[in-house]
Amino acid sequence: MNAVADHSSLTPISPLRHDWRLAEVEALFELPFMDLLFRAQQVHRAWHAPNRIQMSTLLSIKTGGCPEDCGYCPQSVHYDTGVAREETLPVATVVEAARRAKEAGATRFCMGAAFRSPKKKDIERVGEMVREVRALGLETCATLGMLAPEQARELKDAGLDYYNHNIDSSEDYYKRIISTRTYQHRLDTLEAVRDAGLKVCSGGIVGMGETRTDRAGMLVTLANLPEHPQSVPVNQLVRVQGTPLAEGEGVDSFEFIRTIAVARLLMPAAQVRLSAGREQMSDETQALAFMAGANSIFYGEKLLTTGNPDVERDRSLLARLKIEPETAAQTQERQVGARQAPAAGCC
Ligand code: SAM
Ligand code: DTB
Ligand code: SF4
Repeated sequence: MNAVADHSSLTPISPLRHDWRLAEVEALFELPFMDLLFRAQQVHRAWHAPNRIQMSTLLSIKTGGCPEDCGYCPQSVHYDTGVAREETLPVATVVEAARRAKEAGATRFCMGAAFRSPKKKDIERVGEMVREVRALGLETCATLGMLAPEQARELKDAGLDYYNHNIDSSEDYYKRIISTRTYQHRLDTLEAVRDAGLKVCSGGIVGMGETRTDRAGMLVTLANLPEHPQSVPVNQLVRVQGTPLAEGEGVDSFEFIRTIAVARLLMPAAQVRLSAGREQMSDETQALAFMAGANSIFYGEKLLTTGNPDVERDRSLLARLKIEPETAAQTQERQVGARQAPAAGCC
């Protein structure tokens, strides 16, 4: 029996499974490209509005000087990348950036910090930011490194909606990219975030020299968590001079799209975010990513320290594809009905 026949039982309205086996997921990656995209589209249309994407804007609220040695990251003190260490931004500066992001059309504001883990004063400061950004009518997300359960609860109490913490790769490959903390540390933080009642944003990076088995392993880990992350960022590695991953082969764009499609099949209800790397992608590759089930992007000229497509390019791309940005009201509607069942009337 070949891989296609093996998976012919995968129905469009797939249930939320948490028992994926690596071999099964590798077989999905092996499907003919068009078959894989067809299945991903079916699942996507069953669970989501097909021509709508959610837009988040990122801001680095504390840049550079990070003690961790993540091999991809321009903000690590271990590498000479030209990114200087800065202090945490004042609350007013962050709120002003959030206001501009809302005006430009974003519905979620993500605050990123180059911390291994935040200190007490950092949690307090981010709590203030969250309260004020929320008051503007934006969803909030923070990514501050490892959290203790108590810290996750404090952020929840401040009104934080999402916490981003990526597993980045498979457990095996992770050890080759980061030595200053373990995969288990990442999983422990995800547990603390989940237990605090925050929404989980967790994904990883494609193109670090990992194998297809590693990409499948990463998605299996995410899908087999006690709850699927509500948001799954799939980043294409942005190569930054000075980091250990500055040079390398990268990944074929069809393989990148396959990773998005498999993420969509494994985690049907999640928002799959086409994250870092869009500036280097053609419009056609991005359109394929949306077809494969990506329904969220980072919107605005900058990610944390590297570039993102400018707003005009994104507006033009979405207009040409007739894809609408999700409004705040649509976000709320989606969240009310979201996790119980696929959208009625689709497919
Ligand atoms: N320090 C926190 C942490 O590591 O969790 C939060 C910020 S960190 C920059 C957030 C995520 O950005 C990383 O987990 C990684 O997935 C992604 N990232 C960092 N540098 C990247 C790069 N050069 N290309 C693609 N993604 C990158
Ligand atoms: C995520 O998965 N990607 C974003 C966000 N979560 C925090 C970060 C991408 C960073 C790319 C490199 C940079 O701009 O420094
Ligand atoms: Fe620090 Fe996060 Fe960059 Fe790793 S990814 S070096 S933890 S800022």
